Amino acid sequence: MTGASTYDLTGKRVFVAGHRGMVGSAVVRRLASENCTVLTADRRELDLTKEEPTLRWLEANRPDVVVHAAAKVGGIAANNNFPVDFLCDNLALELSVIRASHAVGVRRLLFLGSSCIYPKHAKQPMAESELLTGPLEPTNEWYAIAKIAGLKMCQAYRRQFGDDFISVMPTNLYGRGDNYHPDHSHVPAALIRRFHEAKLANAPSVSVWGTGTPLREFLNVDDFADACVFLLKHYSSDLPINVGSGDELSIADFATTVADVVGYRGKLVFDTSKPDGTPRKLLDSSKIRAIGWRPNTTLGSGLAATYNDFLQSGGRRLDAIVRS
Ligand code: GFB
Repeated sequence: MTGASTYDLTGKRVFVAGHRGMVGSAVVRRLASENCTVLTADRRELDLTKEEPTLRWLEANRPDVVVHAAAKVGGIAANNNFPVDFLCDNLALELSVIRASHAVGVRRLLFLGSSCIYPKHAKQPMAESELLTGPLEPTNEWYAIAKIAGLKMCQAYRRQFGDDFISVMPTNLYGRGDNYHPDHSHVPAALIRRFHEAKLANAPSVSVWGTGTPLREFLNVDDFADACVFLLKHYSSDLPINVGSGDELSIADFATTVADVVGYRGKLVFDTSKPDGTPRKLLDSSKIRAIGWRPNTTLGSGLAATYNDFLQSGGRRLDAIVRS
């Protein structure tokens, strides 16, 4: 199944693991327009890093489909500073959710990876075949190793048991429900918050980490959720599949775009004591384009909607380091 045939979600029970995170909540919103039953588990009710309770929960709730969006996530500094959390929490979540899904006979599982699974100096744009062809970017190798392990688990369950488990690699995401922690967030949320606060304080300049030269591709999370539902319906393979927007720009240009959206008119000062990370991270998304999916949010309109969400959230997610 890669395009022509279809997995029908009608009447299916779909468990979204990590439904409070940016990606999980976007998948829940997107699934609302499918004729399926969406299942979620509150963190207080179920710790997904624990295999026994996860297995019991899945046995009791019997999903047909699992979207594994539960992960410890964060930006370049969080990845750098919390290697144990990023490696071990993510491995624990994968072992627990994927193994339990197999044990209860889940029909389809979609595992979420990340573009950081590809080598630091991978050929650009990065095709799925670049996986394991070179050393990883050191700032996020802990997270990358955990995500590669999750992808390999899906391949292994497919090979050994014929389970229909797939892996999807998103590019850098932004959008509704992001984490706005000043140090631990990804660059879109970090800059939205910093420019907003600088605007209110009439600050003459704002600090942007690194040299401003790294290139990043940004995809709106609601477009990504749409891709996940599309892939649940149309993609079945042991090979991972990339999901990008093609919207690539330097961090300096991205920062200027965010400043415009927020309405901050001061100066940008690059703090080169902070890491740049991977020099370029552009996904080759030709595989998903070939089976008929494309994004439909422009970076400008997506950032404007995200800033609006930030203003409306009233600081709800401002200070937590988030596990979705
Ligand atoms: O979003 P970010 O943390 O993710 O950083 P990565 C992207 C780029 O933005 C880096 C720069 O070059 C940062 O130095 N940047 C500028 C900033 N100002 C800021 C700021 O205030 N905060 C942040 N966070 N960055 C992550 C991985 O790498 O990508 C994760 O660490 C994950 O594991 C994610 O894979 C998608 O693209 O560098």
